[in-house]
Amino acid sequence: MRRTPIGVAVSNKEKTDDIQSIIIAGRTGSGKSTLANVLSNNNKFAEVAGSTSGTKRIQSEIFEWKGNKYRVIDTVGIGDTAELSNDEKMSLFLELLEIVRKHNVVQIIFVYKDRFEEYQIKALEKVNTLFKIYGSNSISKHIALVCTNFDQFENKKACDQDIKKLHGECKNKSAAELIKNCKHIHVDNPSICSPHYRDGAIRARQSSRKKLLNYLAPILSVEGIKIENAFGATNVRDQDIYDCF
Ligand SMILES: Nc1nc2c(ncn2[C@@H]2O[C@H](COP(=O)(O)OP(=O)(O)OP(=O)(O)O)[C@@H](O)[C@H]2O)c(=O)[nH]1
Ligand SMILES: [Mg+2]
Repeated sequence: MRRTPIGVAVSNKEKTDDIQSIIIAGRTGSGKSTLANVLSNNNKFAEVAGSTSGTKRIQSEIFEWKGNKYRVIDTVGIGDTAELSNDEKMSLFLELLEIVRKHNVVQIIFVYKDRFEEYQIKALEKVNTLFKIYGSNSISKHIALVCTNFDQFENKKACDQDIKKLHGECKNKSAAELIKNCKHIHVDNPSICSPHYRDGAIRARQSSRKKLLNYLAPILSVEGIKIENAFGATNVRDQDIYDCF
């Protein structure tokens, strides 16, 4: 019998609060921490230029939008985390599972830059399968794919064309179905570090924030992702978990 990552019965009664929580996941350098700053309208998340992994631990902030409170949870970069050992991947996964168990996680944002690559589609499918094993329904209604660095993010036609392109490129039928059921949003959150571009960057970030929250907030399900079947984890191979990263 396989190891059970969480060998305890789980019920939503253990939730610590009802604040609608949004997890931000994605590849190193895709703009997760920047997006967390933009959503929460602060600069508490470290934005790191370059290809080395910036965020080393999960961090969260609570913010308000139109009178409602939300929690944004920034995570460690995945995808090309060659430096993460399998043990580190497992403990990161367990930490995330614990967050979903404890908080009212209504949305997982998969951040990507430029293109949603084949391996990211596979990771999304893995995550979906894992959640099913852990007792959740298909999580596509809880997933938003957010494309950063898209300077035409205010041009609806350009955004729609990009989404259509991704759907067309996805040859695997079940993956295509999963992706079509996810929300899909383009933003641009340039760095505010350069004094020359600061004003424009601030404006772009404010516009991205408005676009994201005007779209997401009204449709965030009140019902968070449920983890009702922690014992189902006996069916999970450790490799399935490593493959998510
Ligand atoms: N132009 C532009 N730059 C961006 C955008 N989002 C992030 N950046 C820049 O990309 C770099 C990486 O951003 P981070 O937010 O630190 O990326 P991350 O995904 O948190 O990276 P890790 O923590 O390493 O996983 C920084 O230099 C940001 O200023 C964007 O939408 N547009
Ligand atoms: Mg980061």
